[in-house]
Amino acid sequence: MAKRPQKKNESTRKVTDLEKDTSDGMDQKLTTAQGLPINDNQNSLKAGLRGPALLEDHILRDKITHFDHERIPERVVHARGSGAHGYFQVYKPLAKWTKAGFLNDPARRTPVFARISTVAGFRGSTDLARDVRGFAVKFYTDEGIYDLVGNNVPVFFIQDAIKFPDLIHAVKPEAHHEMPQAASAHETFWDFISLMPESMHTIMWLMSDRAIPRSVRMMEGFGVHTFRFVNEQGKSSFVKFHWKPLLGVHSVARDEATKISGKDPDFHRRDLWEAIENGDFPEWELGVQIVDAKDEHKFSFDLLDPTKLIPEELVPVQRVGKMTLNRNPDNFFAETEQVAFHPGHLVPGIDLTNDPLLQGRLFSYVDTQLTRLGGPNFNELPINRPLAPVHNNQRDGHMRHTIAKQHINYEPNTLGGGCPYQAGMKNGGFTSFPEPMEDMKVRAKSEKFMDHFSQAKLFYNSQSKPEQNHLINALRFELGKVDTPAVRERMIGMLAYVDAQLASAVADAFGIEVPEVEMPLNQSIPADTPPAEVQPYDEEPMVKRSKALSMADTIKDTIRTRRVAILADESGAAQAKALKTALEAEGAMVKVVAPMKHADADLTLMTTTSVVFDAIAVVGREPWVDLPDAQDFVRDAFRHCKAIAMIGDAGTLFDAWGMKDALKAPGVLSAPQAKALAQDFIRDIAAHRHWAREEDPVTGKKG
Ligand code: HDD
Repeated sequence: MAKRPQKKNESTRKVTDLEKDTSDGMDQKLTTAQGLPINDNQNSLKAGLRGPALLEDHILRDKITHFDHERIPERVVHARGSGAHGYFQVYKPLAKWTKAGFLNDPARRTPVFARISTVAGFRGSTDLARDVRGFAVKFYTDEGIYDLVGNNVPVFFIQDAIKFPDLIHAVKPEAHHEMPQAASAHETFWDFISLMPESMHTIMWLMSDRAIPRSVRMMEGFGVHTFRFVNEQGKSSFVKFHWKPLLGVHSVARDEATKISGKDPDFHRRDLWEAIENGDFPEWELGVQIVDAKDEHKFSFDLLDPTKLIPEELVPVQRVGKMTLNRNPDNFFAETEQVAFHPGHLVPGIDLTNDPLLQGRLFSYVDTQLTRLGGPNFNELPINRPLAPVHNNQRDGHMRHTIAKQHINYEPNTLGGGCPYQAGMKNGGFTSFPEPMEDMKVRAKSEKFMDHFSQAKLFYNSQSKPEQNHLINALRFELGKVDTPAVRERMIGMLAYVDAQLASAVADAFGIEVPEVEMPLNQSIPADTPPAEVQPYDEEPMVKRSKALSMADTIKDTIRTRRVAILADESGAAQAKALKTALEAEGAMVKVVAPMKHADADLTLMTTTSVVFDAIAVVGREPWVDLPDAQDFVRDAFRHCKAIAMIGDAGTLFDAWGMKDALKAPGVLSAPQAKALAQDFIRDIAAHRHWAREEDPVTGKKG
């Protein structure tokens, strides 16, 4: 009897009846979908040895028909994503603000499934595209499913859902030739953006290094909209949700991102998968910013405007719980592809606001699942089913799984004993917050939505110098891909409202002057309106810079899961081993890279590249000095500001390769023995990148 080997990380979770995979038994005879054992899986049924295939071949047709229908439509946005299972645990009850059960019981581990995605690219596109990242978390709570469907950027491009199809059409590959893939660096995107001043804040984030994360494990997440908490007494407060990664927030360099896209387009997916397989479970703390209902109008901006964040200096982020992702999916399609999120999946204690972007989303998500997953029963797919029991009178439809065992399918009834009955508030029934409402029907926004630049400015001002340089270079790159000068000029005009120096630094790259600022066509703000300032909140001082918006001071105290390459041939094996031992003791993932494979080498120069590592070490000079691949390896690591350790006489390679004075650059070490520099190297790797190297007039060009 043929036995299937157990997979390394095979799931041990309880499988419900509906979810049972009948192919999962250990006696694995090959069968058709109907369970008919197959005798021959190599030959179709033919009329004679050299004859035509017979239509009668039900086994062939069973197999090919299923294969022909293996694909479902990819998501219209966020098509490319990676998912993982885990759990969430609150630190202490949040009863003061919310009655949500999973936010009130510190003993409870609520199962979650998180899917992290890019927005613009197709399903097979690169992970390292410059893009916003989706950060969607499904909580399987005792009170039903709660979905927090956010992004790694706290604000959005547009204020009203009616603009979403325009935004997405503009950023996706252009309609006539379907190019470029997974890139905002093209004309239609910037044409649209140059006419949408409300996008400028999110554009600052998109052009910053936040849009090229080092790892999805090192990314923040945000609920973006202002939501409501509602407590047991029916009192409501406003809440903004944050996910704070315990590994800190880190990004790669722009040139590095484009190279990773070629060398390993699955870089983020692989990184997440491997970390979980290795037991390095990614963790995020859930943060909340709470605004008392009475303070709703105290801000200079409207809490309902999704292009605004609440500076942490005005309302601190309180860390209230932790999410741990600890299990990879068993099957990508069944779980990561079929998972269906929806901002309207709520539990009692969490409610919506009138944010016009959120309101439109409430329609879009179920609507899109109907096409993507083929009908209204997607809630019954194993990954989407709540753990809480489901009792209702929904029946039938495409691909219904549930076999409803009783014929009473209406409410009220007596024949079914009145079941299922309305829970009522006392029994955990969901009640929408009774927000008073009486107004005119209008197509308009509140006046506070019209300040489009203050927070774009706040973000730009809060960046460190290297971050600002990166942002300028990203804009130079993106606008350099625009063919129509008028689009570029309009964009530079828009940048002038954010920061004059930023605008002129970008304009310089095109040899043009910052144009006279003309206000775009579809906005009602007069052209001479100066950018508004962030106003005091509750008499607090104005926020001009916000520390939380920069990655410069993020957590930099660990080299856990950092990837380090040690270039060593057989003659350097002992030094490589000593360094590897020291780094692995701190949790780094170390690979020895050699010119040719030998017993102690994990990889060769042919099979890897320095862009997929966080730091490199080189042992000795001779094996490398005449190898162009070795030179590229070191040059890239240097250019991308990574920690570099030169061991033995490896330091002399810099001179040989024309990298004069590189040894003096920050983050570069040299010593005769690995032991002598191991501790300093660990410190330099933990610092993530040594951006100051970009500014060094001796060793490298800026940016
Ligand atoms: Fe959306 C998917 C996040 C605005 C319409 N969105 C989707 C996903 C995330 C977000 C993380 C992927 C979920 C997954 O992994 O399956 N979307 C956001 C955020 C927004 C936002 C944070 C603004 C704050 N989205 C938005 C608007 C609309 C949509 C305004 C439409 C009016 N989003 C969709 C969608 C998608 C989607 C078309 C595609 C696939 C899906 O829903 O399931 O319905």
